[in-house]
This record gives sequence, structure tokens and C-alpha cells, in this order.
Amino acid sequence: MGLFEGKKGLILGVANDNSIAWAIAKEIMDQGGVCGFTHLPDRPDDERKRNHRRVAQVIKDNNAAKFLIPLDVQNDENIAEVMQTTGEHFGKIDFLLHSIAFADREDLNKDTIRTSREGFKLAMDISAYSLLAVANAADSILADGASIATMTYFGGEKAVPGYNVMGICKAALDAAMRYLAYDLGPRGIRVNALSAGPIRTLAGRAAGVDEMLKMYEHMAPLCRNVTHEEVGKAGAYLLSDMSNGITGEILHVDGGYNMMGSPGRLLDQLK
Ligand code: 0WD
Repeated sequence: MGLFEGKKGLILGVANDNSIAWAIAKEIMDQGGVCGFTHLPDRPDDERKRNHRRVAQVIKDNNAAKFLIPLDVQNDENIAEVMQTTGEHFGKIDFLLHSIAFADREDLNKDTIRTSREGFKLAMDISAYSLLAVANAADSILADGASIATMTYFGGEKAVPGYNVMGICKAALDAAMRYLAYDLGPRGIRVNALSAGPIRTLAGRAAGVDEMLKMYEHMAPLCRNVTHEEVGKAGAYLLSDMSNGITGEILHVDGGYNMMGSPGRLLDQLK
């Protein structure tokens, strides 16, 4: 019997089949769970409905993918609609994945000191506040004992040049995750973050993932990067009963990179 047999949940943040959210959802559905999905709303003038079509294409062959609806986490009404639709389909849900981040490329490419006020607000709203907004709206449909997971990155714990304003957002997201874990703890609802090493995705490209992949290969104790599948399995673990005693935690799936105190084998290249 699969780990997710009889379990239902909501997956936020699939953009295409390279998305981390998809890697995690696939694992959950392979293990017997059923999922509802959201996509970024299409602009009214986009007759081809590209965002919808892109995600519909990804989920179409999977019987455990039950619905696909638009979600803009900057819009509280829209978040409420998504939770209502989810409740109508599933009743209570057992897991909720938040795998959403955004910053204007212009702000990401600036030194952090030059971050604009508007760019900061936008990045924080979509990448950090949205976890609180979504959890609050989902409150009444979360089953006791449910699990919430969000996607974070090491740039929120330490300065990672190039990650810039998104690092500040991830620090806020990590803190939001911990406070939510406290609030929801009495109902047995757990909230955790998965900190992935660099992965090639749409958002990853915007954050300059290629250089990071090279650096991780040299510095991570495992001497390689992590795969979509590895991140998928760890995400599914956090959302499953296998991690029942764990809340308010950041689980690093990064080949060990985060625990290094020096560049390690990368130093060999300087000799
Ligand atoms: O190396 C990486 N790729 C890592 C990503 C390493 C560690 C963490 N992460 C994090 C990201 O910061 C993010 O929080 O994982 C999460 C998912 O990122 P991803 O899978 O790399 O990126 P992607 O496939 O682009 O999905 C992120 C999605 C958006 O995609 P696009 O590219 O269309 O912006 O977040 C969603 C959207 O689907 N999103 C929104 N959803 C609802 N409302 C919004 C919004 N306003 N904005 C973005």
C-alpha cells in the first residue's frame, strides 16, 4: 500500500514539468495520493491561455490529478476561491505544498543594496507573505494532522551573492514557516520547509542556477547536484505521515552543501 493511499491535497506552484512542485506531486501520486493543482492565471488578452495549457499538459495523463484552477497568491479573493473549490472536491485535505516565489529580474540582478521598494514588496508578497495567506485561507479545510511544506533556499540562512532580494524573502519565509508551525501545532498540523540545492527550472534560471550548479558540484560533500527525483521524494516525505514528529524544520536536500564551513574540494583548484 502506498504512503499516500486515501490522502488528498493541494499543490501550488507547478509551472511546467521541470517545476519542483511537479517532482513532489508525482511522488505523492505514485504513492496513491490524489492532488488538486493551480496555475498562474492567464492574462485576459492571452487567448491561447498559455499558463493553463502548460500545466494542463503536465498533469493530463495522471488520473490522480483531480483538478486545475487559477491562483494568484497576491489576490486574497482568489485564494479563498481556490480553498472553496478544493473543499468541494476533497472535503478536508491532508497535505498542502507551497512552491511559489517571484522577484522582478531587474531587482534580482541588482546588488541587494539597490533593491527598489516596489520590487522588495512584490518579491516579499509573492514569495513569503503568500505562505501565511494560503495557510490562513486553508485553515478550515486542513484535516487535523495535515502537513504543509514550503520550498526554501539556503540564501535565506547565509548570504549567497547573486540570490540577493530573494535571500531576504527566503529568510522571511523560513520564519513564517516556524510561526505557522507554532500556531497550527495544537491541531497536529505540521509546517516544514525543504531547502533544495540548485535545480534547473523556470524560476531557477532567473536566479542564475547554472553557476550555482557548477559550484555545488565542487563544494558539496556528495560532489554532485541533487535531482528532481531526490527533491520530490524528500518533499513527499515531509508531506507524509513518515515525518509525523517533525515540524518547524528546514530539511536540506543539497548533497550536504549547507554544512560545509570551507569551500572544501574547490580549494584544490586554487593550488
Ligand atoms: O534551484 C531551484 N530551482 C530552487 C528553487 C532551489 C531551492 C528552492 N527553490 C524554490 C523557489 O524559490 C520556489 O519557492 O522552489 C520553489 C519552486 O521553484 P521552481 O520549481 O524552481 O520554479 P517554477 O517551476 O518556476 O515554479 C515557481 C512558480 C511560478 O512559476 P513562473 O516561472 O511561472 O513564475 O511559482 C508560481 C508560478 O507557477 N507563482 C505564482 N503562483 C501563484 N501566484 C505566483 C503568483 N503570484 N508567482 C509565481
